Amino acid sequence: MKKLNMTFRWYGENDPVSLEYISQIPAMTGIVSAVYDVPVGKEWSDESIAKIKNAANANNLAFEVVESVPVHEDIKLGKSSRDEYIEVYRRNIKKLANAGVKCICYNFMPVFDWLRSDLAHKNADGSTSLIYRDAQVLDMDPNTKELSLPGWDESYTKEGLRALLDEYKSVDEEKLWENMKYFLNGVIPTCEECGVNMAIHPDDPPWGIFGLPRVITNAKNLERFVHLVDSPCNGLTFCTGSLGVSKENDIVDMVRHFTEMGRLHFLHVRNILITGDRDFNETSHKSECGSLDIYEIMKAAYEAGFNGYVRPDHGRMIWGEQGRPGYGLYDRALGAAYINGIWEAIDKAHK
Ligand SMILES: [Mn+2]
Repeated sequence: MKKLNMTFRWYGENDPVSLEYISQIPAMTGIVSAVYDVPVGKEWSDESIAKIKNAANANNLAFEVVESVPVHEDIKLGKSSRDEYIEVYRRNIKKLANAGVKCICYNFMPVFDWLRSDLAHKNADGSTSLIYRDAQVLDMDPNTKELSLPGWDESYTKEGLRALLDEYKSVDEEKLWENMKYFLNGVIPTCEECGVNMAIHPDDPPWGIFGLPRVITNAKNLERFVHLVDSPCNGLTFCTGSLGVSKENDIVDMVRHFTEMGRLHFLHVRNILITGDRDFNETSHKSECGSLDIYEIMKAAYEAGFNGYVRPDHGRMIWGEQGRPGYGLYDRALGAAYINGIWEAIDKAHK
């Protein structure tokens, strides 16, 4: 059978989901993790990296994908201090490569790297989901309101956030593209030397919010992105749930295209149900539960020769599980089994 590199995100020792449990999910090959003990823009220690790797390996899991090595806001803002932060980023790439990491997921979203209106929306069956209602999110605009964004209200102080939002007033989409290219020119040569793929995560949701620019949003912009620095190391984390909430995105077609191009390094598989214009619910992975056809997505990847990493993205909270919203064990494990089942069926149909 054509191998599928199925991975699972793990938030380190404080994650309520243990590595032992992850290793018990059928055909799980590795974890996706990161060093969480240093602030953004600081160098990761070899010890912290080795600790993740050793813990994973002790449970028969590989550690070849990092999500994320965050990009400092000064890089996204294009401030003069960015060179220093890019140098630190290069050092982190080298250290991770030395530890066997092959793929680094990151994003280039200003300030907030995802937004939802509710992290525990109660579904009819008693499970809970992350959901997004555009009007409600816009109503929480931190430019004018007290900061009360679910998941973010403890990450920033009110004053710190206002100051950061003010700095972004001079960064429009074109400026963000420029700053992104500058960053890529700084790190991609290092990736080429070390054999590491950079894989940018799309903006979630894929449209500008609170006046902040967002550009990793659709097929045209992904095309522009991969050509900013034309190297196989400059690739994508293709997140079906992030890009899929926008009806303009033909997800199946995009997966096929970027896989054929050799730039789809990491696939996040997640389903969403579009409930209105710019409104959506996260759902179970199964195609019939949402707006995306997961079978067609996996088939496009298979037929285009996908050989990157895949992971089930967010799940619902089911069976009474408590934990990090979107990152419980049960529904993501069901997602992994479902994706593996689809892959096996496609593979056998091609024999
Ligand atoms: Mn994702």
